[in-house]
Amino acid sequence: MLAMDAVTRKHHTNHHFRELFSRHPANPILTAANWPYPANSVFNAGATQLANGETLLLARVEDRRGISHLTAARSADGITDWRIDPRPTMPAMPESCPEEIWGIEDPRIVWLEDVQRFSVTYTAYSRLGPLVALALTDDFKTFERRGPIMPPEDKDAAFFPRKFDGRWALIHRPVPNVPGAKAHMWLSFSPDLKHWGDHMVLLEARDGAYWDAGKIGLSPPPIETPEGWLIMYHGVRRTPAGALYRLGLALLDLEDPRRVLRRGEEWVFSPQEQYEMVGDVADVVFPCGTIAQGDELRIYYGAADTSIALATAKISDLLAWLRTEGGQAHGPADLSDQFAGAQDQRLIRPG
Ligand code: BMA
Repeated sequence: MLAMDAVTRKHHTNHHFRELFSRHPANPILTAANWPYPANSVFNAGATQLANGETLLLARVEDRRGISHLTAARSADGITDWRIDPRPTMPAMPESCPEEIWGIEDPRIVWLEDVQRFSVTYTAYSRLGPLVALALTDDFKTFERRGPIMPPEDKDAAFFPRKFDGRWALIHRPVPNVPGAKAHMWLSFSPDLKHWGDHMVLLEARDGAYWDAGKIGLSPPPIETPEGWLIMYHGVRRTPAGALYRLGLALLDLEDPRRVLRRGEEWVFSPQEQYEMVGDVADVVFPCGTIAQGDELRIYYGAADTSIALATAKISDLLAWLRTEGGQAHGPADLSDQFAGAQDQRLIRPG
């Protein structure tokens, strides 16, 4: 039998790259074995810091039917001594919300300043495919469900924490129902969290052999930094052995998030460890939440659709990397430049 180490990629990793992310030695930090009730897998958790300083994770928990719900776990240091709700915190409610018939998945949490509540944008798995749904909460005990905000197929959605010119902005990832069409990240605006418009492609999936060709999506919600909104996104590389989920970085203008200031060409985080390479879905790192403490960013990610793991990175290192490796993705001075090479954008943009 092969030793466990034989299945980690790190043993044949080229060491000339500067690694920006450090995995926590206790990884995976939460698994189904830690759960207070029967669960197949726990992964893809949203994250936020509560007013009392505690870290709250809202984990996706999949049962043995294959249906997911969300359950809160709280910890003082965000690493150990998790207090996990003894039953599903936010079960799917298909009786009152038919779009949740096949469960709810992959929450992203953002504190909305003007509303003074947390938004939870999540995937509701409807009969017509995954869609983006919204719930608001004060305490992660009770949730006000606002229902679908984007029709299927659409997922990987999160708000920015504040409005731009009086409107909320949402990043999301619709999948066009056209054979061969790519799945890009989109940006949409709303005055009231209910009515949406001015939809535009924000970041395009690349082409060909690229790590982020064909399909990309927002990972954690946008992170505000002095240089812009730091965006971590996942790219899906399809291979004969399956799909590889890896992470890349981009930077958006602070005052106008339609402007992409930088985008890295290379991925920065990828499945390397056994718990990321082996599980219900092999070769997946899938963060849905971060917590910033000063310059240190704690990144909570789903590993192989099976467990929750933690990595840390310095925000200043990620920004420095984008400065040197991030090119000038789209000229910030002239938004129309952004669409110069964007074939798909031309098709949906008037004028
Ligand atoms: C994506 C999402 C994630 C999942 C990933 C890998 O499409 O459904 O929930 O982690 O696939 O299976």
